[in-house]
This record gives sequence, structure tokens and C-alpha cells, in this order.
Amino acid sequence: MSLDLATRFARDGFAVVPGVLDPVRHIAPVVEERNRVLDRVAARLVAEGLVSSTYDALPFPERLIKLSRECPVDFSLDLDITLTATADGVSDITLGPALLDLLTSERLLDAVEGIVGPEVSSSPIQHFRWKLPRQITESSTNALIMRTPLHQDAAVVLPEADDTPILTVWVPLCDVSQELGPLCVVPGSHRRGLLTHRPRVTGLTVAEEDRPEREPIGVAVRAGDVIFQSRHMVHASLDNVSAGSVRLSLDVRYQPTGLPTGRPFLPPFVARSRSQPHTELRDAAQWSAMWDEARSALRASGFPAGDRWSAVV
Ligand SMILES: O=C(O)CCC(=O)C(=O)O
Ligand SMILES: [Fe+2]
Repeated sequence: MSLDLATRFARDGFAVVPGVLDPVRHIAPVVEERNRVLDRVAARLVAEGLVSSTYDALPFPERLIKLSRECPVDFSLDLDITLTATADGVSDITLGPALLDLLTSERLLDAVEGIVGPEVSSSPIQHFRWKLPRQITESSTNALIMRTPLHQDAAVVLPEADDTPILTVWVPLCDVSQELGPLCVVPGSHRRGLLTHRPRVTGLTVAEEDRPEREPIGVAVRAGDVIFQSRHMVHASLDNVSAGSVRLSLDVRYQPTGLPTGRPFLPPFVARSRSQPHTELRDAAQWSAMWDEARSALRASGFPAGDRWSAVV
């Protein structure tokens, strides 16, 4: 007898939910939407003399590889789906209806509701990652495009969210084999609660003295599957060791509505409400406007720290 999702999740700290999204209906449109964002980014890179072509005839993964090989600057923040501090202020953000459609898809929210409960908000801590083959990212320190160091998601928020049971949903946008740099997890590691983390150039990572004894294991998944992770799950990702493929993924988060998100300066939205269904957000223009407003406020105020460890060296 197979255990139900909530039982597996409570026992292991993570659970693969197979086939919850439709690759044609939900995933292809998100990839296409990111490719349209890349149109604008590539045109800017050409105008700045950083690349010779927008390579718009290439399929999205090949285009990312071609542009990354040629471009001397990292443009991954321009494709990301959250706001990040940059040297000169705040990153750009372009969201769209395909992403909102995926985040609010019925079957995904049904599964999320089984863990989070009937009042579900989408957390503003959300990323689009495109992990390039290792040989291209040798000099990079950026976990949007290369492997991610060992961490817990509870460590990358402010302490205001310590009691918020944020559920991470890892969404492959292509089939992710062991060689493509899968998410990797240490099953059962969530039982130790929040561990000490240290800032490193590659990102926050579990302190040496708190590292789990077991090595993380890569979780190969197909497009359409998602991986649920507890916020205390210790996880990382492996290098993309493929010859020339890109690992495309989203990591998004859901939490009970009304509890602190851990990033008070970024906008959550109500994804499902059993008690007040009219509060559910389904308008992509409204969603983008919320983020544009947050961006303007951050440009005016400066970007605050997003976690408790950044001051520690
Ligand atoms: O995709 C990755 O490499 C890391 C993802 C991650 O850290 C997360 O889903 O919380
Ligand atoms: Fe994470």
C-alpha cells in the first residue's frame, strides 16, 4: 500500500508529486513566456555591444547557452521572477499570465492544500533557474545558473517567518535526470529544525558543524512532476554535467494566508481561499502591478536584508 502524500511528506521532509502539471497546458507556456522576456534582454545586450545577435531563431535552451557563452556579464536576474538587490539598486522583474496560470492550477493547489490547509497564499520567494552545463559556469557563483549549496529554505527568510510553515514546491520545466543537476535532498533532515547557516559567495549554506551525516541524494523527475519540500529539509543541487542541455526549473512557495512571509517587502497573493474565494488572485496585470509597486518602494528605501545571517562573516 502506498502512503499518502501528507504522510510521506511528514516522514521524509519531501515528497515527489507525480504528474500534477500538464507539460503542454502549464509548462510550455511558462518556458515560452521566459523566452519572450529573453527577447528583450537579448536586444538590450546587443544594443550594449555585449553580444553579436539575439539568437532568436534558436530554441530557448540553446539560446541561453549561446548568449551565456558570448556575454561577459551574467543576465540571469533579468529572467528571474522575484526582486533581488543589485549593485545599482533593484533587479528588473517581468511576470506574466502563464506563470500565474501554473501557480494557480487546480491540481497543484489541491495537492498544496493537503499540506498547507484551506487558506493558501503564494509566497513572493520564487525563482526561475536555468542551470547551464558546468563547463560554462566555472567562474560563476550564482545559484540561478549553477549548482546550489546545501541549505534549508527556513534559513533564507527573516526570523519573522520562523513559525510560518512555508511549503517549497520545486517545479521542473523539463525532464531532469541525474546528469542535468537535479534537486538533491537529505531525507529526514527536516527533523532537526533550523540549523546554523553561513553566508558564502555562492549563497547561504549549512554551517560545517551542523551538516547532516548523510549525503544528499539527487531526485530525478519528469516535466509535470513537482517536489514538495518542508522548510527545514536540507537540500542542494548537483552540477549540470550534461554536454549541452540546460536544466530549467521554478522553485515557488506556498503558505497559510496571513502569516509572515519572511520577506515583508515583497508581495504575496491569495492563491486559494475556501472561506473567501473572491480574494483569490487570477489577474496577471494586477499581480505585475503589485510587484512593480514593491520595486518602486525598494528603489526608494534601499533593499533590506532578506535573512538573519548576512551580517555574519
Ligand atoms: O534548483 C535548485 O538548484 C535549488 C532549489 C532550491 O533551493 C529550492 O527549491 O528551495
Ligand atoms: Fe532552497
